[in-house]
Amino acid sequence: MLKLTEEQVATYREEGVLIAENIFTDDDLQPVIDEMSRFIDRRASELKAENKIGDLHEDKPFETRFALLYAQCKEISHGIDIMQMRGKAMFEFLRNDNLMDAVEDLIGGEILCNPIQHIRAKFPRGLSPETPDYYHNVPWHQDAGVTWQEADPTEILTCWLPLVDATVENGCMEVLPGAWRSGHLDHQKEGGTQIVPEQMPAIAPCAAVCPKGGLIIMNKYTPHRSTNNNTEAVRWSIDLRYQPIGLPTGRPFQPAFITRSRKNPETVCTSHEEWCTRWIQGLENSKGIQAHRVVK
Ligand SMILES: O=C(O)CCC(=O)C(=O)O
Ligand SMILES: [Fe+2]
Repeated sequence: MLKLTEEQVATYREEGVLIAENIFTDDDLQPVIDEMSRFIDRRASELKAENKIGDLHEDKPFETRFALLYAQCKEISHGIDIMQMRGKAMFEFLRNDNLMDAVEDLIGGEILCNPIQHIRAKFPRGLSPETPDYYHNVPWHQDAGVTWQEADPTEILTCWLPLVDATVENGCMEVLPGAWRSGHLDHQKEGGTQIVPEQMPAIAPCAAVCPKGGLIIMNKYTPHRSTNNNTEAVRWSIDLRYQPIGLPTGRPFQPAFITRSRKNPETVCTSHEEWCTRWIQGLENSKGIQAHRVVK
């Protein structure tokens, strides 16, 4: 059964970006949110014991608590990314059925999870630096710009999903529909791995508004950026990448995993322990390596 409609598949192929609503249920997302909340709770207690945090804000919800803690101590955000925290619920989510079904509709049933995978807590504007960077407000870029050239022949899908409604107010992404046709654009270091300004396609940006439960799928050549979060809550999101098995990932020094194989289901990585071990090694391998592809 198809997860995406034929029209959605056509939109993806035409525009290089698709916003599909109602892909995930709360049952899909809540385990990840709970795991993240437990991690934050533990880190907050540790930082309180070190007198770095005064108020634990224990009664505050997932949407705002992390910002209230971060305002007191930026260290609270250390180690929250997927490969650092290495949570079991997150690992399970990487092969979530609804997600895999949507991916299969676009690239078929032999699916590899590319190592470029992040959870992002986009903080309220006042807590973020004014200039773009890859932790807060990502500048205009293509995801092909953060892989090595070896991945050029690989169809890598970026799958972006919010854990809270992503709105213009809280800083959803902006995307350039149709611009994937330009292929790879040069990126520069200045401004934090951004598309060389002269090469920016002359296409009007579109706000990628996406309610919780929705999924944004992007072509690796679709230019996109983050915008300011003008609310008091965190704009939580997860961005993952999937590709066909057997092709270069563009990050040979980091681990990739089979998350679905219709032909060889036994090759799917279901061991949380193995995933953790390979990421610990992958983080070690990444030291000193230039992962972004910049021309100047
Ligand atoms: O979440 C954002 O604001 C930007 C994410 C991004 O660049 C990506 O998912 O590739
Ligand atoms: Fe990106």
